[in-house]
Amino acid sequence: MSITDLQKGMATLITVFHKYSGKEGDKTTLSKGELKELLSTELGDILGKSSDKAALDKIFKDLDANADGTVDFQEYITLVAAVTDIGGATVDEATKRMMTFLLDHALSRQYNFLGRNGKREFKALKLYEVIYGGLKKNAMTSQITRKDAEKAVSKWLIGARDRGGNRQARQATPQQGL
Ligand SMILES: [Ca+2]
Repeated sequence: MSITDLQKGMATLITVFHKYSGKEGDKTTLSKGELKELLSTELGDILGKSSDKAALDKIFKDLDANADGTVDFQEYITLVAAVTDIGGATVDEATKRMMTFLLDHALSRQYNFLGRNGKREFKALKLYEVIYGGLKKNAMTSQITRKDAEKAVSKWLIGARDRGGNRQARQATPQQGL
């Protein structure tokens, strides 16, 4: 696999972490407020609706592995590593596994790849770089180009409207009529 792609992905994640960790208190860790801002600004409310207090509390608790009330860089990277280490034997399968892990049903329907037809743009999210990095890291799919990744992610997002709400349980307040 290309070391450059992995380095680029890591550099992006490090930059994002420090951009928010430096806002208040300890500059090397994320407070709950900083995490909320990072999620909603950089990841487009991915990992659950970060405006929802219960959802945010759960994400924060999951990330704060040593339960000291802050999320340090190691804890933050563990999440990214878990997502990009999720496996899958084909590009479509690997994409599906990562996307299903990251986005609930209602959220995935709000996006398409280029943000056309009044939807939000997935390509612009830092999360897309995480998905692409995961595909390059996976030995079964490491040969793919950026174009292949775009195709697989687009396809998954288009299919979102036909899938049932298999992630409904994660939502604190189900959204109707989407
Ligand atoms: Ca911690």
